[in-house]
Amino acid sequence: MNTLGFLMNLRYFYNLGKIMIIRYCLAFILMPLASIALNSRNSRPNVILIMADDMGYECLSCYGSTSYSTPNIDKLASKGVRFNHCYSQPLCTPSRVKIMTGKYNFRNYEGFGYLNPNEKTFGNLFKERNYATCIAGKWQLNGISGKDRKDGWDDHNRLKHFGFDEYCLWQFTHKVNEGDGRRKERYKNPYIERNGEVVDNRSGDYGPDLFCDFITDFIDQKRNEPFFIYYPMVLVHDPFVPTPGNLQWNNNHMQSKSDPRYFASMVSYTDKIVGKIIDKLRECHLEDNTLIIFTGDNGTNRRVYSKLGNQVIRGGKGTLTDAGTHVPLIASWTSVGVKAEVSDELITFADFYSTFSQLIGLDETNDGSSFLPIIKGDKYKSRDNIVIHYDPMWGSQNKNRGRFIRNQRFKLYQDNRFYDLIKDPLEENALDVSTLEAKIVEVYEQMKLRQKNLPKWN
Ligand SMILES: [Ca+2]
Repeated sequence: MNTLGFLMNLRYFYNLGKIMIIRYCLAFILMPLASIALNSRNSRPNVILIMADDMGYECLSCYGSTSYSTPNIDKLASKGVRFNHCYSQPLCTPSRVKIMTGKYNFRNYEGFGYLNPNEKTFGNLFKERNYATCIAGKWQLNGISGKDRKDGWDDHNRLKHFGFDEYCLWQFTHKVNEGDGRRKERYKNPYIERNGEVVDNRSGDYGPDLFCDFITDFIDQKRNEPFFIYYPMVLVHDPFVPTPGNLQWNNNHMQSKSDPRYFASMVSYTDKIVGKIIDKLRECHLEDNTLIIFTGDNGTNRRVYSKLGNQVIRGGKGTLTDAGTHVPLIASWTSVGVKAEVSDELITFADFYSTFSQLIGLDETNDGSSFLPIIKGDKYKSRDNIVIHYDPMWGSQNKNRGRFIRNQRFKLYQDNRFYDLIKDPLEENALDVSTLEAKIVEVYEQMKLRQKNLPKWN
């Protein structure tokens, strides 16, 4: 090597050294910044709450259903927690008012199809933390359902008021049958209101696809800021009609009837949509830092019979039995939460509000308590029992009104009927407390005490 070559090599190594030093310096500066950004994302994760309409826990294969196949929801469960004991209200509005406000129905339920605008919802919580928010699916809370519409039923700002920046909804300010000769359906050729306008759907559009497109577009647009999406699905409520892809999809006769033979394909479509939403999150690199929750608003329709293993379960919507109130609950937050867990803790619809509040650093509980520690694998204080108070104030449904206290196995009604739900899931033979062993009598006494401490109700 001559002198010139030696000097060039020296210069090469000098430059290389400079580059390395700059790289190390940059790494030292950027790594903490990246970690701050990650921590800040973790402190405000995205949240998607998907709630099927009229779906008991027996409809999902991860709960042991042998009538239906739900691979995407099962996969979600394998990445998070599947709760064995989540109890909703038996009917739509009582559940929706409760899940959104975190309060027992005896505090703020005023009637079917209505949420009083004076209430604060989980949408409002997320807005307090500057989340981008939206709601898609079924609303039915503006007070249009009864004979006498509630004041403000046509208020198009109601969603904003409840904390949702954008909406895409069925049954917002119009109901299915308004006597004008045009049915406003939720499935084929639906009538949907989106951000102040009626969606101009083409013949053959399917409501659940439109809601799904709205949500995936929202995820696309908001991928760089924390968001909350509330998706109270229209599936799998009746009418039971063919879904796209079904041989009878274009059969207008079947589209205008309601036949439970189509229920299985409606469950499949629900699962397919959940899969599409998760695919979109993955495409946007958001799956890890999004808490995804799937549940159902009440038990399955009474016309539907499903198999759980070899056991046949008839839907019990509208009733206080297990089949009316036992719903699926799956929660997955892959960057933080535990994986493939099954929890036997008791959860009610009052708990979602507290869970979200704790997740985003607020501290509001109302009547619930947060199940976030279970999702994260942290210490959780188990409950002895839960309360369900149900007074639908809705025609023939009123015959099933009632209040009970329950744990995973036993259930005590206000009128003192006490059941063992493992031996007697249909609640046909009330137990005679005087014949029970001491530890069960203790459970009974505990429930009696809880009952006694609730507000009086007749
Ligand atoms: Ca429902």
